[in-house]
Amino acid sequence: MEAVGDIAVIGLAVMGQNLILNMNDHGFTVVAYNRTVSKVDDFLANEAKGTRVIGAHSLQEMAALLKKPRRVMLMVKAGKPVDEFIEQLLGILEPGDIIIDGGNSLFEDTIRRTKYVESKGLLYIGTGVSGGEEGARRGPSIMPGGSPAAWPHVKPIFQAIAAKVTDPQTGAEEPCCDWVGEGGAGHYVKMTHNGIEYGDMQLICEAYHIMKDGLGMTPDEMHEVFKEWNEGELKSYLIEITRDILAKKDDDGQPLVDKILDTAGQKGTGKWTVISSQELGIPITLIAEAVYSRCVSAMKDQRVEASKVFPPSNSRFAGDRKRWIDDIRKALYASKIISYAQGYMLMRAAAEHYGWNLNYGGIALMWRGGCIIRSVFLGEIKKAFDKNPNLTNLLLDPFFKKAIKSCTRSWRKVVSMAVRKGIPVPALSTALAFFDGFRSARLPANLLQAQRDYFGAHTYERVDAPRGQFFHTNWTGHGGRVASGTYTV
Ligand code: 2AM
Repeated sequence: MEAVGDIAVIGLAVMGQNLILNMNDHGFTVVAYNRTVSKVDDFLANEAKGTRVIGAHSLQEMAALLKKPRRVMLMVKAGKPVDEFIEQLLGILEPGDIIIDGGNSLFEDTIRRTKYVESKGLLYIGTGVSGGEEGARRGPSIMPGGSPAAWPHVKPIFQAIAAKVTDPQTGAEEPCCDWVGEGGAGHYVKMTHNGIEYGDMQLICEAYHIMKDGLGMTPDEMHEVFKEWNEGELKSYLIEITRDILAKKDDDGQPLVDKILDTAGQKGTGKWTVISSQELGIPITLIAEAVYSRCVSAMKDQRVEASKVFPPSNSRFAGDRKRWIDDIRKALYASKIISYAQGYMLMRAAAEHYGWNLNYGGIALMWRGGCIIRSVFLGEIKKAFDKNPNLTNLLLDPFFKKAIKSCTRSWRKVVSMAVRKGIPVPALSTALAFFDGFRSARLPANLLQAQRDYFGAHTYERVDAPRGQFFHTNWTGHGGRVASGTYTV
């Protein structure tokens, strides 16, 4: 058996199949394998007919067909199947070979697997692949992390099949794929991408809700608004599909969107992002609200009951509709900036905590095309990090500072009117609350510290003493003078 294969892909569900066909289009010889081996023959007889894809009927056969170092990419269900395949592959592959997990794995699993596979002398990559089935076929966004030594061997294949965008700085065509960082960095960045995706979608839904209930607009009218928005700074895949969704008619000619039940599902990556943010102590409030909004939407029966107890009052916004639409656009844009600033704060904290050297501008470029959150906006983020690679917060970049400033009036107007009219805007309003907190030199946490010291002797620092010096007050005049150092609230 001749070793002609450039890479093997295990897992012939749609994502795996499409990645293989994409690799084939770019001149690579791919070896295909699947646990249920009959699917290998099905694939070769149908989707892969006429291509140079080679089917393998066992892992041994697959390994024998690969050039060295062997590159084996898993496109199987996240969780146990990945560990099981790694275990089998370790018995077949050789030191220096590379195992790649292209599924939606939790980054903590990827951290563990990278260490484990490296301890056996092999290399490991855990990579985010975003863009759905179509992206996998035509050009996904690919976010690889793991063993740095594996990257040069995988780079030509991944960058060839990835989506391409024009670098806003240089004008050159760049692939939406670059090395993200060590260990679980690739899957972490993919997870953050998904969290941001939750936030972007929720923001669009809130804008839609205000236009629908506050301005009384029809789907056709909103279609026109999103069409216009997609020609400006909000231009993005999600605005584009929203535009198209609003124009879509059901068989009876009525807007399909009105017939869709208002309960959202979720697969967990938004939740993971929020869990990680809690562990790292980073306020990604907008993504958290987006996750909770899906939870509220899922409580359909309870909401229907509650709507009878607390019936809605008049939710119409008074005033010029055109001006409101412009205000809503600005509120959406400002909130989106906050969400990305929070997402970047999270990645920065994770990089520090887990010891990854993240390439922040590169991440913006990877998200610029191929994936669900692709947008012109990410080009601005790339520019911001190109100008200042050490930028600590996106809000401090001159472009975003100016953008936020030009939106704040409209943002406050929209949020306060929505609150007055009883239209829920959790993402738009939490973004504003975060912004106001972030730009406050003094917050009421002085009182909070006093409360903690009062009931738990947790001590406090003083404005008139150096940082790091802790004080305790006997607030009630009785009880001990001992500060609590042993437990925290
Ligand atoms: P299958 O076709 O044999 O079910 C997406 O489900 C992909 O993950 C498929 O290729 C599927 O293989 C594979 N997969 C799911 N669970 C698996 C398991 N426990 N072990 C191996 N492969 C699995």
